[in-house]
Amino acid sequence: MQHIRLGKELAQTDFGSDPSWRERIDELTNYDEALVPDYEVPSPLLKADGSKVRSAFDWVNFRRPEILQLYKDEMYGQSPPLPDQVSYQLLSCRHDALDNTALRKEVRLHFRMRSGKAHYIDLLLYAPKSAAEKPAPAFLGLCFKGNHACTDEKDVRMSGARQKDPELLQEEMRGTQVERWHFRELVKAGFAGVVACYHDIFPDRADGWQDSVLSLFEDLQGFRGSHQYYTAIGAWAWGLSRALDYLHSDPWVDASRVAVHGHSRLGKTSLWAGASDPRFRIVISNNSGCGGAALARRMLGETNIVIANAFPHWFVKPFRKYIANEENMPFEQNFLIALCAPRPVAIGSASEDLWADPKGEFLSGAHANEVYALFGSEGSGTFTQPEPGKYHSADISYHLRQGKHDQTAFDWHHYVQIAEKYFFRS
Ligand code: GTR
Repeated sequence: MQHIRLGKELAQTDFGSDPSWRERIDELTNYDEALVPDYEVPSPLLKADGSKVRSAFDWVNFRRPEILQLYKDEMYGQSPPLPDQVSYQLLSCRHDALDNTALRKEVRLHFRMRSGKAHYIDLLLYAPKSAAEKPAPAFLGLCFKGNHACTDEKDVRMSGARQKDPELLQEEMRGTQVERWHFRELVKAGFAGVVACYHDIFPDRADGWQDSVLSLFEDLQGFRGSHQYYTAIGAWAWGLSRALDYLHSDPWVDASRVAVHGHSRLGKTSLWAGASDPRFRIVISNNSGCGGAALARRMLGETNIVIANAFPHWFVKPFRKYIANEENMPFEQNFLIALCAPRPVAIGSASEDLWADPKGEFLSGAHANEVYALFGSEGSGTFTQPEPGKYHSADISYHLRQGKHDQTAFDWHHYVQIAEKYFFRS
C-alpha cells in the first residue's frame, strides 16, 4: 500500500507554503476499495477507562462531554466565547420577494468588544408569506461565494468582502449558486432559508486569522497556519450558532425547528455545529468527506496528510499528530455523528465524489447506531449502503446521488422530505 507508506514517510514534513508537495497528492491518494487497509471502527460507547456506556444518562452526562472535549482539543478547536455585546440591524425587508411568493430580509449581526474591536456578519433570510402570521421552520447554512450568489434577486447586498477576492464581489457572481440554496422551493414547501457567507466569519485562507471573528478575542495580526486552540471550522460553526441566536428573535422563524446544512468543507462545519450545539434539530452533511462524515481509517480519497497541509487553518495544531496516523486517532468520525444523537442526521454523498469517500460517509452514520439505540432509535437501521439514487430515510438518513461533488435539487428533495417528517409530522 504505497499511498500509506509514502504518507508515513512524509508525515513529519510541514509542507507549509511549499507548493511542490501538491504534485504528490496523487501518489498519496487511494481510490481503490481493495487497497483500503484493515481497520476497526472504534465504538463511541467505549470509555477512556475501558468500560462501556450502557444508558442514555451515562452517554449524555459523561461520555458525550468527553468526546466533545476530545474533538475540541484535537481537531476543531475550542468554541470561541460570546462577544461583550451583540446587536442586530435590519438592513432591508421586502414582502414581495421571489416574484411575490416570499418574505425577505437582510440582517447584520454586530459583535462588539469593550476594547473597541468590532465584527459583523450579514444574513440573508427568505421565508414563506405565511411566516408573517406563523413562524416557519428553517434551513440555515453558510455559503462559499457571498449571499448574492445564492439568489437570483439582484438587489441583495454583496457579502464575503473579508476574503479580499475581487471576483466574489463582481456583478457576474450574482445568482451563480442558486441551485445550492433552493430558496424558491423551500419557501413553497413552507420553510425559511437562511444564509451567511463563511468568509465573513473567517476568510478561508491560512492567513485569514486577523480578518476573522476570532480576532475579537485575541491579537491575531500576521498569524497564519494552525492555531493551538482555534480553527476556521470552529469559527464557522460558532457563526452558525450566532445566526441561530438571532433567529430566536426573528418573528418569521421558529428557532426550535432549524436544520443546519452545509456542503463539503461547510458540511464538515455543519456537522461540527450540530454536534456542538444541540439547538440544531436536524443536522445535514452534504459531501462533507475527510474531516466530515467520512471514516478517517479507510484512507480512501482525501486523508489527514493532504487536508492538514492544504488547509492548516481548518484544524488545531495537535491534529497534526494524526497525519498518516489515522489508525491511532482516539476517535473516528462516527463519533461526530453520535454526538448529534438522538437528533436526525442526514448524510448525502455523490457517486463521482470519491475524494470524499461516499462509502466512508455512509459507514460513519451506521457506526453511530449504537448510540442512537440508547435513545430507543435504530439510527440508520442498516449497515448496507443504499443504491445510488435511492433515499434511505431514518433517524440517520443517507443517499448517494449520481454525479459530482455538489449540492443539487436531488439532494435538496431528500433534505426537505426529512425536514417535513420531523418538523411538520412529529
Ligand atoms: C477540497 C477539500 C475537501 C473539501 C472541498 C470543498 O479541496 O480537499 O476537503 O472540503 O475542498 O470544500 O469543496
